[in-house]
Amino acid sequence: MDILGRRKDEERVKKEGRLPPGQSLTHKFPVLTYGPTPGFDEATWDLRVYGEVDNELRWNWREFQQLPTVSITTDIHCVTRWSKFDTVWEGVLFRDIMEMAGLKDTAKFVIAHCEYGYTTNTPVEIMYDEDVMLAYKFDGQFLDAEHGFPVRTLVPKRYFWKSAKWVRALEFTSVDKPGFWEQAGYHNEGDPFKEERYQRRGFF
Ligand SMILES: Nc1nc2c(c(=O)[nH]1)N[C@H]1C(S)=C(S)[C@@H](COP(=O)(O)O)O[C@H]1N2
Ligand SMILES: [Mo]
Repeated sequence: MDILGRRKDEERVKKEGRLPPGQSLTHKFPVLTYGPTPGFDEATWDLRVYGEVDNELRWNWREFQQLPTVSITTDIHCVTRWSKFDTVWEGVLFRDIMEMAGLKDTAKFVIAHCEYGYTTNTPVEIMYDEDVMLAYKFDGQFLDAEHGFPVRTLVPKRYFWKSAKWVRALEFTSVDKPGFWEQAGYHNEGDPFKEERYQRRGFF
């Protein structure tokens, strides 16, 4: 798309109140990964749910794909200042996962554990939103390897580092555990509309 078309689109999403402060629109889908892209071995892959739950859960890839899915269209916002609008995802509603697991009253946070040890934390409270899911399709196709195949979390109301690629386990905890980027100085909440980018304001 040319620069004028891009500017027009940016004006439109701004008018609609969908462009967070300090962000600009992209039509590309940049890849942001710390480290290499992990491989996928169907024979050993699983996804586990544990911690402050009544029922610990575990699916292999075939079983996971049998869970009911939803499709949602939403905007995503990366802390590196790009936003992408009207992205289409399909996957399992996060709320359904929490219902299957049966959260204890003590479950206040969820920590996504990914391949190679990447983690990110979110309060359980926001994970009930209708747009939070374990996504495995983008634009009708399975995720590209570099975008998180087979499964990533999608938490559109937070900066995109909280949408964990190559997720292998969801741990429900009573105390918060700042994840990989949160420990490295990113904001613990990461709401793009409040511009919660970094913990140490003024440092960057
Ligand atoms: N496992 C894992 N998940 C991750 C990351 C990562 O390095 N490892 N990067 C995060 C960051 S900083 C961003 S902006 C998004 C980027 O997703 P994309 O590469 O699909 O655009 O993934 C997030 N999830
Ligand atoms: Mo990011």
